[in-house]
Amino acid sequence: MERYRRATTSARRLAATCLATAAVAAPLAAGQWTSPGSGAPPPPSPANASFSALGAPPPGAPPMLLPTTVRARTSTADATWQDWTPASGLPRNNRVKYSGSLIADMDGDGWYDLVLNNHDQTRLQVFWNNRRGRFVRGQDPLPYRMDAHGMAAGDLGGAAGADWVVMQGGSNGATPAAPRLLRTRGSARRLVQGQRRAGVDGAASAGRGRTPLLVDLDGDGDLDLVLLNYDLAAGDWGPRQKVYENIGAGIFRQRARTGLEDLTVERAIVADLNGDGRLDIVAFPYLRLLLSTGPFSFKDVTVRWLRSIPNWSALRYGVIAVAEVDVDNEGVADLYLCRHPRQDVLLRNRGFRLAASPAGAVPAGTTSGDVTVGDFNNDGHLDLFLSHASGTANGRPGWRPDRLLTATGDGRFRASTAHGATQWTSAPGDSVQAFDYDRDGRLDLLVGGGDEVTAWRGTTGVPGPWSLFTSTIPRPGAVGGNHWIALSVGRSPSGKGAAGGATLRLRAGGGGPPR
Ligand SMILES: [Ca+2]
Ligand SMILES: [Ca+2]
Ligand SMILES: [Ca+2]
Ligand SMILES: [Ca+2]
Repeated sequence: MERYRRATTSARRLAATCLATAAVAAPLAAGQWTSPGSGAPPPPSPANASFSALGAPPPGAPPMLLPTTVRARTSTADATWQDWTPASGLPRNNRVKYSGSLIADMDGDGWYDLVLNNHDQTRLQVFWNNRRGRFVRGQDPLPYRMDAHGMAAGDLGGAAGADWVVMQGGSNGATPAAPRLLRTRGSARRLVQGQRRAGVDGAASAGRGRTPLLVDLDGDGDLDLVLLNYDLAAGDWGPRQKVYENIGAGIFRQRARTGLEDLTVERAIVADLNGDGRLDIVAFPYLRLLLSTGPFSFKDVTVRWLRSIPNWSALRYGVIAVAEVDVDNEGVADLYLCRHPRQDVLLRNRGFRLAASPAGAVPAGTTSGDVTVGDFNNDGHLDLFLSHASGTANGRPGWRPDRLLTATGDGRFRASTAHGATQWTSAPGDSVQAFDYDRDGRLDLLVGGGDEVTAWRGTTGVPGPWSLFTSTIPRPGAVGGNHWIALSVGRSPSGKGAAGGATLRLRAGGGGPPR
C-alpha cells in the first residue's frame, strides 16, 4: 500500500483512456493520419465520438454552415441519468479506489470494456461489454493482488483492440515495482503480460508508480511511453520520471534528457496546448505546462503561460485533477482544474498563454476532486461533470452532491445536482468518467466512490461503490431530442498509428470549408 494521498483522477484518465477521449464529445478529435493511404480499408475502430450534429442534408444540397433554423431547435436542457448499476453486471460491494477505471475497447469489437481498480483491495477486474447493456466479468488479467495505480490504454499493434499499462506503487518506497503491460491477443478476449518483451520489466523501469502516458512523442505514428512516479524509491538514483521510445512492435527503449525526467509531478494529461499538432503535457499536483518542441523534447513554459493571471503562483498548488475542455469551440484546449477544497478554476487558452476566465464562469462554491468532459445534452457545447470530494459528515449514507455543470454557450456554466447520476453512500467521490457504453449517442457516466486507503497513520478511509449511470436525455426525434453523430477512428493506413490525439475534419452539407 502506498502512502495516503488524496488522488487525482483525471491524470490517469486522460492518459488512461486514449480510446475513450474521443467518445466524450471531444472537440472534433479524431483521425488525421500523416501516413499515405495503402488502399486497404482500416479495421473497425474501437473509438467512437459523439457530439451534436445536424443530420444529413438532402442530396445535392449546396454547402452550408450551421443554419440558424436548426440551431433554434436545439434543446439546451440539462442532461439527466438514471442508475443502471443493478442491471449492469458490475460488482455492488464497497471498496477503496485509486484513479478510476480504465475504459477501452480491449477486444476490438467497437464496444467499450472496463478494468476496475480497487487499489490494493482486489485484483484488477476486467469486465467485457456484452453489447446488450451489461458487462460480464472476464478472467483476471493479473492473477494476484497488487498496489494498482494509474492505467493507460493504447494500440501497440498486433491484434485489434487496446493494450494497456498499469502502474504499481512501491510500498512506500521500500520495494519499487515495474509497471505491467497487458496485450490483447486475438478476439478471444485473451490478455497476456507483455512487459518483459516490451523492455519495461527491469529495475530501471521500477519506481513508486503513479501515472502512465501512452502518447506518440516523436510523430512517427506509434505510441511511446512515459512513466510518472511519486518520488524516488529507496536506493533509486533516478531519473524519477522515465520516458521510452517505441522502437517498433511495442518494444521500448529508454530515452534521456527529454525535459521530463526530473519533474516533481505524479499525474498528467496530454493536450495540444499551442495548436501545433504535437501533444503537450499538463502535469500536477504542482502544475507544470510542458510544450513539445520536437521528438522526445519538452520545454517548461509554466511561468510564461501563467504569469499574466492574477495570483498565478497560488494556482499551481494542490491541483488534484485536470481536464481539457474547449469552452467556446475554438479548437484549442482550455484547462479545468480541480483543487478541492478550494474553488475550481477554468483557464482559457489564448494560444501562447493561459488567461483567467471571467468571474462567475465556474459557479461559486464548486470544489471538486475529479472532472470529466462531454456534451451531455448534445447541444454542441461541452459540459462538465464533477466528483464531490467529501463523504457525509455524520458517516451515514446520503446522496453525494456530485455536480453537473452545463455549458450555457457563452463560456459559463450552470450548476445542478438534480441530474440523477448521484451515489447513495457515505464515501467521498474518487472518480467520474464519461463514455457511451451502449452506443446510443447519449453519454453515460461511470462513477467511483471511496477513499484511497482503508487506514493510514490514524486516518480511516471509507470504501465506496462503483456506479454506472445511463443517460436519459431525449433521443433524436423525440421532443427535446438533439442529434448526434458517432465516428469510428481506425488505425492509420500504415497500420501503425493509433487513434488517440488524432484530429478530425468534417465537411457538412457535402462540401464547403472544413468544419
Ligand atoms: Ca469491447
Ligand atoms: Ca512514436
Ligand atoms: Ca452541452
Ligand atoms: Ca449511452
